[in-house]
Amino acid sequence: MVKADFGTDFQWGVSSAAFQTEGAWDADGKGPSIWDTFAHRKGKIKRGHCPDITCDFYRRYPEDVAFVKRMHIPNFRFSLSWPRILPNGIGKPNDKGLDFYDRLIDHCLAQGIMPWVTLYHWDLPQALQDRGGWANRDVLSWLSDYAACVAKRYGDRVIHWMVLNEPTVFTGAGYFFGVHAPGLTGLRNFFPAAHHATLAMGEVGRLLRLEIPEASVGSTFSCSSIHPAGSRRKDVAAAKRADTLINRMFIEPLLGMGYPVADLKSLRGIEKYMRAGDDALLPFDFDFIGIQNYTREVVRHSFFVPYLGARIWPAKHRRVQPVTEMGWEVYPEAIYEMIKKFSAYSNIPKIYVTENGAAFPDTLVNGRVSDDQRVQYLQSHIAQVLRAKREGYNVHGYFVWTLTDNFEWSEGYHPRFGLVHVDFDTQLRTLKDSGKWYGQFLSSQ
Ligand code: GCO
Repeated sequence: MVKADFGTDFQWGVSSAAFQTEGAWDADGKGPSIWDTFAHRKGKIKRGHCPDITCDFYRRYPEDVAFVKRMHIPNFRFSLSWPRILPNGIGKPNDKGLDFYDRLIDHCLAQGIMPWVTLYHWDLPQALQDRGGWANRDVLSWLSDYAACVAKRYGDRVIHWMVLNEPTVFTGAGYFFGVHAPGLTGLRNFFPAAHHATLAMGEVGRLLRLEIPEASVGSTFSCSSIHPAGSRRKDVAAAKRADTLINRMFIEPLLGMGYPVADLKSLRGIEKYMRAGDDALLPFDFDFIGIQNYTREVVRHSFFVPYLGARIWPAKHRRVQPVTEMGWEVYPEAIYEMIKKFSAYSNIPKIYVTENGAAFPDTLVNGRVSDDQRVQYLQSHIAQVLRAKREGYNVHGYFVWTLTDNFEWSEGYHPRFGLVHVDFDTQLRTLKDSGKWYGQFLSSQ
């Protein structure tokens, strides 16, 4: 497998996110985000890890962009921190925050690297959470004002925009399970948050297209290939329900198909939060969809899980090998299956894999990180992307998650996903063997 097998139009990249990398949590007028608040609460982050500094990307971005260049990666996806730009979420922008992204974007462009910008990668301004956050429908106008502000400022230089990162995860983990910020639980938080997130993608998509006519507008979706634990009818039905929740709930309304309530009855609860006219507001003709896949899930029927009647059978109980530091099975075919699944929707112009990668127990020995497992993971997943492409499926790009080791949300710093190793005590960076491999692959003919 060489890069040329993918053709010259295929987009190669690496992805990151503001909160996981920037640090500088209260520098230069930045306001707190829900993740600052959540992470500062006792017991919310494993091992008590603190995200105030993370990899200090706010100050060290030239060094990190230099790694992107050294690996010959033409596209760098990162997110903007909403509370760095609008400390209170709305109102007067913070010039120093705006300046930071000017510098970052200009620096990327000067190095020949295309910036791909995510508007929202989970760090809602705390001031807006104090007014209900995603569960308050006003979030549509808050997000629109923020989007208009950054579109005006950066739209002359940034072509690729993604509205939200993984609505399933930030509404599910943040507003239903309470294991991510803002730590809320239950359907009465989840359903309004989910509906507003879905509406927001269309609303803000339309706005970006108006503000920046030449923009390519997308949004990114987490997905997992869902397999029933066996051939029992109950398990097969449970897998279908889980697939509806995990893979279909957020994308189908955007494609004009409505929420998939027929295949998951409990989703009907979301209708309570819909207003007259919402059916027409939900669809949006994105230029592209980002899919983000790491593994598959094996699912069993369960009486004990309310609303879903299904539960995930974890890789460790199935005794499969290898698994990553996140406990996720290494299952490369999943990415092929997901590209195939999303290609089956007739009205998605382009699919990019905007995240794929793995955490392994990397160690720095004599200045080297020999992360063979990650090299194999990337090679086997990229090979499955090629398989999908060769079979004619609609995949046009692939981005590794992630550039540097960083703050993995409630898991803290322990899972290392980077192509670049970070010593969090000294901020020393070391290109891992996987980064060297990716660089060689991207420079091959
Ligand atoms: C995502 C998450 C990333 C995670 C990554 C690994 O978009 O999926 O935002 O931030 O770090 O998925 O779990």
